[in-house]
Amino acid sequence: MTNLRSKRNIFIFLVLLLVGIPLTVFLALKQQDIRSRAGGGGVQFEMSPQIATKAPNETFSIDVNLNSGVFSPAGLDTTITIDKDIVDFVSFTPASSFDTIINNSYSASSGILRITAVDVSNTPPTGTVKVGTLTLHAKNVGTATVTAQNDPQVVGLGQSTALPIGTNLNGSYTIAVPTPTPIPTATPIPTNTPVPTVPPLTPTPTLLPTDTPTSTPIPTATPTPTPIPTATPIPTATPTPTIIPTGTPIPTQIPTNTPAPTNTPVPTTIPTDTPTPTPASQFVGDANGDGCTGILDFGIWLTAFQQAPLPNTNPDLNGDGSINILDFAQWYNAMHDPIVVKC
Ligand SMILES: [Ca+2]
Ligand SMILES: [Ca+2]
Repeated sequence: MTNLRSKRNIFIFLVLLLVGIPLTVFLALKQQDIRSRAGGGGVQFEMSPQIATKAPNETFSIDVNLNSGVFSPAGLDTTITIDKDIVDFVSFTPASSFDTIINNSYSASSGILRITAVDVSNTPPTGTVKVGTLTLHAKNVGTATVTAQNDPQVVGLGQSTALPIGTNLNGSYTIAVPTPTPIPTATPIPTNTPVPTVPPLTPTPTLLPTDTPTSTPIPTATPTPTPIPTATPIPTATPTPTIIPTGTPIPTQIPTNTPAPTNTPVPTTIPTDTPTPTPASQFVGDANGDGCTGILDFGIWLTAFQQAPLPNTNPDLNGDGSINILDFAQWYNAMHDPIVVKC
């Protein structure tokens, strides 16, 4: 009895172990996945694929994505460092996520790619946004890293400052000479085994057929007469009782309500309108000072960002003393703020 109980306990323990271990591993991986997706609470750049092995002289492409998490990115200004000793830069093709590409330049001497892109449309992208496709050429054997720098500026809808940057998911690409597949040696063809000669067969004597006896005829059965069924009696119909209608009830008269006397309206004095102050937007988008925010203001910011400020304009929309993508964020969000006058 004790032995039986002990066996049963071992069986229960093993079942719990078999179910428990995969469940624990699954939950741990799920937690890790959630943390990975969150990207440390901010936006993050990610190379896809992150790891690959390529042969020398091979040209290959990787996607540069921006995982924007809960934010809606409206623009970015970032640099990506490419391991120029191992791979050569071929091209960077921007995706259509951002409609205005301001910078797409690569420096062969430093191995730095700069991408500046903004979206002027009314529908900013969300979630994981493809920034573009980076094409590289494997030059030397080794491991090439493709690293998004930690100083990118990403601006988003409703955000007057740069979005927080999480942990970037950089790329690592191994360039290696592929090991040749060994050619299998030919299998020797076996020589034919000599077929033994068969001794001549002794003829089997044929059996003579014996006479088949003729069958005895079976006597035919005499048919028995079928009995004629007697008629089934038809039941007589049961009479249905007639229902006598009850008298229609006479409706009782509902007394009419006596109308209550209406109150004589007391004339109210109309208060004079207190002017409500117009709330000011937290965003500034008017770069040319004409009292409204429009595409001309974007052009003024863009000119100042790429070249030099135009006279009698204020492209430093956030007033921090420099012209960068944060000023674009001011203009972009002013365009999306209903209280800002548009032109
Ligand atoms: Ca303006
Ligand atoms: Ca500024």
